[in-house]
Amino acid sequence: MPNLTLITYDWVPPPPRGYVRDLRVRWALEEAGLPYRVASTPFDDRGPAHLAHQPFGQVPWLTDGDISIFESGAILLHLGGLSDRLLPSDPRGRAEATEWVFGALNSVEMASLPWTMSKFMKHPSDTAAWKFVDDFLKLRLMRLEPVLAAREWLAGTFSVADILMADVLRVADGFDGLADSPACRAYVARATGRPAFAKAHADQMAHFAAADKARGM
Ligand SMILES: N[C@@H](CCC(=O)N[C@@H](CS)C(=O)NCC(=O)O)C(=O)O
Repeated sequence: MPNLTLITYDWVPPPPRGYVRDLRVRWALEEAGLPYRVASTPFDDRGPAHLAHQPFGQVPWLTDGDISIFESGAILLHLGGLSDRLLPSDPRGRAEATEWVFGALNSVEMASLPWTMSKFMKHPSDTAAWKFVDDFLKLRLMRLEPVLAAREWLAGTFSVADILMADVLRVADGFDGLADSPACRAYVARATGRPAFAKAHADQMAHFAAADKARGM
């Protein structure tokens, strides 16, 4: 029987709420119906106890008994090993889902993160640097669009690959980055329309709202 604890920050400022990557883990846990608890680590003090679990001082990490795992992709693959609602159990399906886990993180998020950070920071859009970042994301979306137009979920059935890909894409969607990618946009709507996403999102918002209260804000 797994003994799962998800660790996230005790508080974050409002802008990233609803997007902190513990949401990916909450979403997977809710999809699988696995029991878990949520614990907090101080946002304002990323000391040795934090770095021992997450060497970059980030969240999330997950403990399963005496196993501690960081990186949302690694965490979701671990959870996939606990539930075939998250990762197909046949070798072909598992390989397909795994390649899309890395595709979401290493091919799409690699392009979408600098793009969304530039949007968030309101960097000027008339520079060569911006054009590079914008073209990089557009190229990835151009390749992803026919894939998502042709299938409901990346690996046949819904899997952790969809949690990661949809979470990566919805951040860009928040800045209208999917305006020319209707299949990507429809996929994000399809994925985030699942009850497990709604529960994960509401729970994260409630976690940080309770933190405001505890801080007297
Ligand atoms: N590649 C890591 C990224 C984790 C990450 O960026 N976490 C953010 C919250 S969503 C964070 O802790 N940011 C604070 C920081 O980087 O100092 C993963 O997927 O787990």
